[in-house]
Amino acid sequence: MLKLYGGVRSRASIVQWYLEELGIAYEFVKLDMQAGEHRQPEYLIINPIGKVPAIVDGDFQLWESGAILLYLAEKYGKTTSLEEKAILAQWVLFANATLSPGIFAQASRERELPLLMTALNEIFGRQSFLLGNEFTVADVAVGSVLSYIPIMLKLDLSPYPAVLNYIKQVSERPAFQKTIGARS
Ligand SMILES: N[C@@H](CCC(=O)N[C@@H](CS)C(=O)NCC(=O)O)C(=O)O
Repeated sequence: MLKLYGGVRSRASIVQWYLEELGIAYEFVKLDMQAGEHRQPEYLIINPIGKVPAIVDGDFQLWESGAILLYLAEKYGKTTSLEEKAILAQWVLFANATLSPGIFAQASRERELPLLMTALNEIFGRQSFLLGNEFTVADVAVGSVLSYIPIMLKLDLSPYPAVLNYIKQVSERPAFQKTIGARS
């Protein structure tokens, strides 16, 4: 069975959300990060960087949440074209490399937040999900970052009603409720 390594309230919840969306059987290996279990040799064999999440799927080991999401989408998601895979990668990388630092790094938030939210608000004003009408792994990556805003930062997103509506829609999904939603 696929093993997901994470800690309480860690980015492993993002991967867990997607595993629940896909309906894949998995074991959640909860590391005691306060006690430094993610720095112990047993775990460093799986992720030498000592961060969570990581997965072990048979003989295969992988870390970095974005890489794990894309692997799971490729292996267990719907078959898509090269172009659609590239678009999924675009959004997953955007979530982790642009959106997340733009929102959570205080130094850049003032400048980045309006730019990012205005663009996303425009997109969600005309479609339900990032790729159109269908929920995909892109929504797990971007939706998880956006859903952490009310949970962790309590920023005022009222100027971006379509973003607020999107956060509400993804947060109501049963798989979200079982995972990220269970922490708030
Ligand atoms: N870009 C990485 C970030 C991983 C990361 O920073 N994980 C945190 C938990 S959310 C961690 O393992 N922190 C432990 C530490 O830095 O000692 C990903 O998305 O997987």
